[in-house]
Amino acid sequence: MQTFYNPDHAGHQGKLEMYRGRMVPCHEVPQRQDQVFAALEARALGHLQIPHHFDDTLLSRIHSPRYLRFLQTAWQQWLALDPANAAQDAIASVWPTRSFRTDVEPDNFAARMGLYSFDAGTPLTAGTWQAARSGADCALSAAAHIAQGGHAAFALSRPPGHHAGADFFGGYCFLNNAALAAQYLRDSGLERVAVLDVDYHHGNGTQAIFYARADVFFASIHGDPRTEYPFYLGHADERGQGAGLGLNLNFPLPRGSDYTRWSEALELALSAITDYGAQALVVSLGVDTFAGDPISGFALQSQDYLRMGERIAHAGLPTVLVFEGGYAVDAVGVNVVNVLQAFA
Ligand code: SP5
Ligand code: ZN
Repeated sequence: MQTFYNPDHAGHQGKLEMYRGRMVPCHEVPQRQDQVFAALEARALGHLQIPHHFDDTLLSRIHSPRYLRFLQTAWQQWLALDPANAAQDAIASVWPTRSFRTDVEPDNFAARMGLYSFDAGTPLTAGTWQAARSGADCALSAAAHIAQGGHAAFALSRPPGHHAGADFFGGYCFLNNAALAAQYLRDSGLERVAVLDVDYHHGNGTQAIFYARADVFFASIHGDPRTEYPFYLGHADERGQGAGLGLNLNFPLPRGSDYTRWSEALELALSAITDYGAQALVVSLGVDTFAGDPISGFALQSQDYLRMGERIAHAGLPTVLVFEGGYAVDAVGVNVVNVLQAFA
C-alpha cells in the first residue's frame, strides 16, 4: 500500500479539551499516528513516504479564502493578544448561532475562533496549521497516486479532517482531507467519485461540502446523532439537495452496534456507491468503531477490520484511504493495518 505519512503531525499537540464543564486531556494525540506507522513497518506493509507539496490553490477548491487566511495565522494572532498565551492552546468559547451574522468577520480573536468553529473540543496550537497543511498534502499525494493509475493509497495523517467544513473546524479537524482528495480526483478528470465514511462519528463536514453536488456521492455509517457527537447532522433523512438529491446516504446506528449490524449498513452503502457508478472511492477511515475506544459506543473487534478491508476492496474501485478517528491508542495500529492488509 502506497502510504503518505505526515512528517509534521506531532507539532499539533492539543493539551486539553472541554468535557462536561471541565478541561480534560485531549484524545487526539500524536501517538495515534506513530502507532499506525509502527504497525505498518512491523508488517512490512507498503511504501512509507513523505507527501509531495501541493499548491494552496488546491485547498481553496474546498475551503473558503477567509477561513484559510484565518487558520494560517491564528496562532500568531493568539500570541499577539498576549505573549503569555504561548503556554496554552487557543479554544473557542463563543459562537454565532441562529439569528447572528456570519458575513462580518469580527476584529476580536475569540469571536473569529467561534465564527470558524463549532465546538470547544478542538484546541488550536502552535503547530496546528503546519500539521494540517502537511496532512492535506498527504491526502492530495494519495489522490494523485490514484489519478496516475495507482489502485490504492493511504494518507496517514493527523489531525483528522471529516468534521471540518468549507469554513469551519471542530471535532479535532481543521482541513477536510477526504474532501480535498475527492476534489483532486474530480479535477484530474474522473466524473463520479464516492466518499465512504466509516468513522464512528458522522462526517458532517464532508456531507456539507458535497451535499448539493452530483459529482461526489457521500455515504456514512455512524453513531446515531440523536445521542452521539456531532449531534446536529447525520440523520437518515438527509438525502442531498438540488443536483445532489439522492446522492447523500446516512446510516445512523445505535450505541452498542457490533460488526454484524454494522456490516449490513456497509453492504447497503457499497451497493449504492456501485449503483451511482463511482469511478474512484475515498474512504474516511476512522477506527473509533472499535469496542475499546474511549469516546465511542460501537463494539467492533480487531478481527472485524480484516472483514471491513476485504469488503471495501471487493467494490473493485481505485481507492484513497484517509486516516480519521480512533482513540484506543494501543489498538489503533492493529485496527488500521488490518483494514489496509485485507484491502491489499
Ligand atoms: C475525527 C473524530 O473522531 N472526531 C471526534 C470528535 C469527538 N469530540 C467529542 C468527544 C467527546 C468526548 N467524550 C469523552 C467521554 C469520556 N468518557
Ligand atoms: Zn470519530
